[in-house]
Amino acid sequence: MEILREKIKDVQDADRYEHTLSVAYTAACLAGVYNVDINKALRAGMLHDCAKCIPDNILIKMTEEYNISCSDIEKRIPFLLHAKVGAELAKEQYFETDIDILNAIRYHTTGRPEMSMLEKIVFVADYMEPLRNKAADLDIIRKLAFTDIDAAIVKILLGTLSYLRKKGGEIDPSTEETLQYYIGVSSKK
Ligand code: DGI
Ligand code: FE
Ligand code: FE
Repeated sequence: MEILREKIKDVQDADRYEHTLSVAYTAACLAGVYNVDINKALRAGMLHDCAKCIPDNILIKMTEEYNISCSDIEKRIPFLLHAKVGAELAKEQYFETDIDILNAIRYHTTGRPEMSMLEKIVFVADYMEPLRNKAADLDIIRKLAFTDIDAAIVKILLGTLSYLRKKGGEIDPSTEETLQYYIGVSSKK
């Protein structure tokens, strides 16, 4: 953790680094509730935005370098690529070999159907860590995260999509797909 912290501190600006620490500790708390390895949650949290401070043009170049498939929407909105590129960097530069951690990084922005518990934890921690304060219903989401994580995911995605619709942002089909899947999961409970 010590070494990882120093390395991440070097590649992120001060605010992003504070967010990263906050996601790591929030993920560790959630891991305690959902019986996930706390060290894995810490590592996934520390690494989730390792590619966030890379400029768009470099992110696009890196997808070619790493042979990452890049959808049309990702070409139009390159910041979405920080998740996929981050997973590759985690492997190559931070020597992360745990596939669950790499997937948690890869899917942390849009989510995906059938996420593992660690993937869910990182997705939720990213949105509700204590330094975040702009989204609506954060108080409800913070409670739900510890009591019904699938319901928290639904609320988060509804919030993200309504924010994107308001500001006219293009919606990645994966984000929509994740929402539909978790609405289904929650309605069966
Ligand atoms: O990297 P972070 O800011 O910590 O968090 P993140 O990787 O979850 O990115 C959050 C942003 O991603 C937020 O402004 C909403 C945006 N986002 C999520 N899904 C989509 C999206 N943006 C677009 N345009 N389309 C999506 O489907
Ligand atoms: Fe991110
Ligand atoms: Fe983040």
